Amino acid sequence: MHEAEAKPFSSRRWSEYVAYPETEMRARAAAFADDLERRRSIRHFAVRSVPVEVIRDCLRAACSAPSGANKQPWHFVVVGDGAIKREIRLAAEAEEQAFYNKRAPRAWLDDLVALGTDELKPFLEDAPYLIVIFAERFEEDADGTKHKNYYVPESVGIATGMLLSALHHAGLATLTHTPSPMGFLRDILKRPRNERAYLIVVAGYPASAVEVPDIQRKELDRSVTWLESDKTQDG
Ligand code: IYR
Repeated sequence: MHEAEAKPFSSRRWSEYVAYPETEMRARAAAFADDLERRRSIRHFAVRSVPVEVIRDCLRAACSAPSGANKQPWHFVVVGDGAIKREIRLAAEAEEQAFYNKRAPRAWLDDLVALGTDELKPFLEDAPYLIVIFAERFEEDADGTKHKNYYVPESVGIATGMLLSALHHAGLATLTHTPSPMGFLRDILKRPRNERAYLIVVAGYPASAVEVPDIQRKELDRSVTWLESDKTQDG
């Protein structure tokens, strides 16, 4: 086993930065927030295809996420194949059956009442795409040496958030789905042992007249604390 050479520091000009005049910045920030606030998790998808190029572009957006030491410790498996979707649905429903009927503590089931979820997951077959996200806990090189990744859940979570934003921005509906445990996904999708299933993003069109739980987001100031200086920067 030999130590890998450290990659030397090298930099270049950040020429992709785009500056906006303040009025435009305000308008963009408000419009983006308004748009993201329209996103909802939905659980009934139309059986209708989506151009795969759209999914690809959304994955480009996701893969631009920052990550610990730039290790990009994520892998996305795009499942559009009906037979594999069915296999995932059956395995997920078996886990959910156990979750709802014996594993879940009472308090957890009580918290799920407002969402109206149950062990049946037809959306795993109806939606055109399941994007199964894996977290790469470590990298293994040709001689079997393991190199750990850093801040893996944080990095994969950021990429997942960017994926959801990109899919929504493109006009698709999404659902984050986390059957628990999710070990079956690595087996069905034949992923290597250094990867752990993180989350399924279900993407497609909503079923017609789809309904969503009537639940509210917290008031912004319950989620945010402001510690501002009393002087603004430009007086
Ligand atoms: N995985 C189960 C249960 C579930 C858990 C949470 I936390 C949710 O926000 C929603 C569902 C299911 O998918 O039904």
